[in-house]
Amino acid sequence: MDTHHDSHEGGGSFWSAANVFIGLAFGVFALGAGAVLIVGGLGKSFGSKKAPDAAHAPAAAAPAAATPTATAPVAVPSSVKEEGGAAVVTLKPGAANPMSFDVTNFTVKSGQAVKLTFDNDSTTPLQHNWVLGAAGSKDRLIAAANGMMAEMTKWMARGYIPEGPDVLAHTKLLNPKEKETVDFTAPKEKGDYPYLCTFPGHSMIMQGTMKVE
Ligand SMILES: [Cu+2]
Repeated sequence: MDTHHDSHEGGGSFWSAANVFIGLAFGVFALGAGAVLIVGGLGKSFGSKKAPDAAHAPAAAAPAAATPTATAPVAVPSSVKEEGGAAVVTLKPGAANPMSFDVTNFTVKSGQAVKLTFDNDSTTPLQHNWVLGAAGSKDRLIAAANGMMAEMTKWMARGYIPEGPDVLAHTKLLNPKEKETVDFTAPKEKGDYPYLCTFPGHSMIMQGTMKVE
């Protein structure tokens, strides 16, 4: 598959550190709020080393700033449209949950040219990327992303992009307010292709499906 990247500059370490901290804050909040999905996912990735048990982390301890409250519409809505035979897709972090994609599924044609922009336009200081996986690879990519937790410095330099043939296309790691457009050709084979943010700890929630038909 032909993939073009506009830029390969690495992300700043400040944002990585901030992102990890915020990720942990979200985890604490999730424990307090009893969000079963997040607790299950983070429990696996953080283990008992970092996740305080519920008795020592009351919900009141969660920082209010990390709690998404607004559902205000983004200035330019994300969209999927056709231009000159190509699928032109714009994604942003979700307005209600900044650790999600606002568009969680879209459809392209077999072999179609795709121009996808991921615009990390969020008020929350989180780094994100966008990784398109092979059909059926979602669980492997989630495991790979969470496994990077043990070697954050090594993987930060690689934009937290997993290695191997499961990755079909991807953006670089985007700091807040950064965006990148990637051009790629949709797979010939029809099916459901997962996309994820593979920043460690994000992919259990921050995911979607590109349907090829
Ligand atoms: Cu992310």
